[in-house]
Amino acid sequence: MTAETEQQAEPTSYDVAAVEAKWQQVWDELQPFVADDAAVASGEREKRYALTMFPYPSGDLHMGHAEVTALHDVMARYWRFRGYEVMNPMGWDSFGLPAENAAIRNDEHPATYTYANIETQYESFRKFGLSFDWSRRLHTSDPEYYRWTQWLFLRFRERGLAYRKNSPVNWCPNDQTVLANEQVVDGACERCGATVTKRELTQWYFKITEYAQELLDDLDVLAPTWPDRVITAQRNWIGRSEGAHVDFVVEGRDEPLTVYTTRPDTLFGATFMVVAADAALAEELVSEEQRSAYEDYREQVRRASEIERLATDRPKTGVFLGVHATNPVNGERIPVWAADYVLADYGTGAIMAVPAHDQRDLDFAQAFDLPVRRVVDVPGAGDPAETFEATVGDGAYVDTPLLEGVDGKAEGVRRTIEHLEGQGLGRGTVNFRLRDWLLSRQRYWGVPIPVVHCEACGEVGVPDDQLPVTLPELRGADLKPKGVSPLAAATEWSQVACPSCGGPATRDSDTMDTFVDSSWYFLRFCSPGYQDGPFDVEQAKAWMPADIYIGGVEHAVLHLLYARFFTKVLADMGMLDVREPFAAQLNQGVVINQGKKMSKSLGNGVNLGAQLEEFGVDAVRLTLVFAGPPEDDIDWADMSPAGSLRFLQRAWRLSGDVTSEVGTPAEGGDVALRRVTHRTVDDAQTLVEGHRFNVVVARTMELVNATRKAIDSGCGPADPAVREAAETVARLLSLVAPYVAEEMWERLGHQPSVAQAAWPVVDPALLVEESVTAVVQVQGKVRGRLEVPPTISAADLEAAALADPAVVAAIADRPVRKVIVREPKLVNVVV
Ligand code: ANZ
Ligand code: ZN
Repeated sequence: MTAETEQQAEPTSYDVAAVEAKWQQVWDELQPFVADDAAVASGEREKRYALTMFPYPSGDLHMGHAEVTALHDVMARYWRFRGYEVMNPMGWDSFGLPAENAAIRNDEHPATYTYANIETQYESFRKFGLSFDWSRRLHTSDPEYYRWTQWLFLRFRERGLAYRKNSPVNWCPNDQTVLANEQVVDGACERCGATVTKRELTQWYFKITEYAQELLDDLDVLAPTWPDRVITAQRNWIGRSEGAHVDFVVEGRDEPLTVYTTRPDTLFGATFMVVAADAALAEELVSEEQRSAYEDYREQVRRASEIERLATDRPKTGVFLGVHATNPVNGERIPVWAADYVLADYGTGAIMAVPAHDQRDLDFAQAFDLPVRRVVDVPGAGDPAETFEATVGDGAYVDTPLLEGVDGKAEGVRRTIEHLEGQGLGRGTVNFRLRDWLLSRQRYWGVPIPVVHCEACGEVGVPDDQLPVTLPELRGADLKPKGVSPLAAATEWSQVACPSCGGPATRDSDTMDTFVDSSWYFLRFCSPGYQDGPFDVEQAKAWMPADIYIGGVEHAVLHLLYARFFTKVLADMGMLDVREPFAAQLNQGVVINQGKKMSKSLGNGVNLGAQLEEFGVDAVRLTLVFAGPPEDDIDWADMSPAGSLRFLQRAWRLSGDVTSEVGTPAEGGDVALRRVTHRTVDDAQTLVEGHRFNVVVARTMELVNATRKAIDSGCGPADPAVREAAETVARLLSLVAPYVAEEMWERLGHQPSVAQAAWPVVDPALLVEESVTAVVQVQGKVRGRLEVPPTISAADLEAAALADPAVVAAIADRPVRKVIVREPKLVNVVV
């Protein structure tokens, strides 16, 4: 037969669109991905919970979604192959600013806009061939869901973990709402980039600080299976430091002024004190003469952002408060100032300034002509009073009667704390950078806070049987950010009878931060639709923790820290028996184009839909997974989805070439090909578990080549080893290219679906590398035998022979004259 007639008999390529349409329908009928709770509860099968971060419905899916879900699906499908009961759910984080802002821009109601996008994204996910269990689908903006978000808020409130307080908060002037500290990135709003300012407001907080130590400690448990950068980011964010609280007596005041310091050993060098300009403390302390100067200064401070204020290279500003305090260790009278480089909500909001050993204090001292006194003589460094460089290193203490002869900070700190505690002047303490989580937002599209404010009773939680407090539709109302929640103006909704006394009351008009919704969605997946609580405790016990959580590193602090906090509280409530929600974590890289982040302004965006149209789902998925290690960025300009498609066509052709009957046992087939197949399967196991998905693809490509060679110029298409190899290709490919894998599986004579097939059993005998026996002679006598690969080099064989203990003993201390090597079978040593 000529090549041409052969082509007519067997098509050489498959129709990508037709194959996609065909298998979507089959999957709809078969539902191969619905997780069976009963199989896990009964212990029939071990569980695996595969979780990937659920999207905001602010548009259609893009390349980033494609990448993360393609990677994630490898893991989920692999576990299913290995016989685990896999839960692989998906939903939408559908409340919140991103969707609301996009809706307002499009002049649509957030609900209309959000739910339309969810449908679009749902269809795109389905087309993308992902093995999600859609029976567990959820939307955080559904009343069935947020009813339980409110219920959880109320339980937290009962435990003292949700409370309201008045304090300076981060304010985004563009989004017209407060932000959590975690949402302020380099002084800018995480959502819109506007410079964040401070405002004094009454807001709701979650008391995450109560869990600071545990959140820190458990990072050690997670460190082996979480990315290093996430662990480090969380550690820094929690920011534990050890130091002391020191009490200073202020003239004309009963209450001491307490400072937090990590260097109590430098107390003798404290020459002034500084209180945060925007702290209530400054207002209390200021003398009458200095009041108006102070108030002017405070106004100036409020306009600046936190990042500007903390910058070390910024000129120092401040104002004298007109009062003095007494240094508790030497009785010295020192002035008290207010400045913006001291933060109101860190430590005690006040510091003792030691200009010789803290650069910011030194800059301040220089700006206002305050004394600088060195108390640590750091070898090689000059006197900071002259060099204007603060020294922070270890050295001998000077002018510090308490620490004479003591060398080293650690000991100095320890002794000072001991002294302060003995005298009742201070105490050792641990301080965290972590603040309580500000959760209320002055925006419409979120979960209403289930609290009523009553003139007689004060704050009253809405009773459970009145949940959910539904978000009023407010169609036609202006939902643009105005600084007050639009719910406040909805009087019909907000005016209610107090649940406690029946008197007139008003609903809290703020809504919850989106991050509250996403702090527990992975628990809802364990028992979707559950009516008697946020989740069925038994189901959560069976499925948690998630065995892998795949998502973007942008959530390293925010979402992951909050979800960990919720999990710990729920464990303390007896609702969970795990204290960490995510056993392992993987952060995918970013898909970029032409070396740059995709953006509208650069015009370098890659449209996912167009790529799928041109190359098909399988080729795009394969390209994304094959691009490199999952953590690395992918430059789409360097990728070849066309090449991926050519490979898939080549793989598919194998399935048409196999001529043996389905079910033919592979034993007795071509051993060389069988070795390749079994080695590939065996390695794939380790590679997938180690998240080296790109290497699995590379190995599959090698297996396709080996199979092609066996068909064309080896054992031929009828050999059972060829069938075994082609079936293995179908299964491995299904991890990344499910459509063509199904098509291959069917052409090889199997029933759909390949997703429900079993993983190949590796024959250990086929993993052993072939070897030959090499004989080693010394002076013509056989002294050793070595098992070596048939391809061993002369040099390697000689080295192995001379290292053999029996040969070493036979040579003894005689010098080796000559070594004759006839690889791979003989080595002759002449001495
Ligand atoms: C005296 C001193 C002497 C300090 C010295 C440092 C060096 P961490 O490690 O981040 O906890 N500090 C305390 N409260 C502050 C606030 N609200 N705003 C700005 N700075 C504050 O840092 C603790 C140190 O930061 C404290 O130790 C204090 O300065 C300063 F040679 O006290 B130190
Ligand atoms: Zn009341």
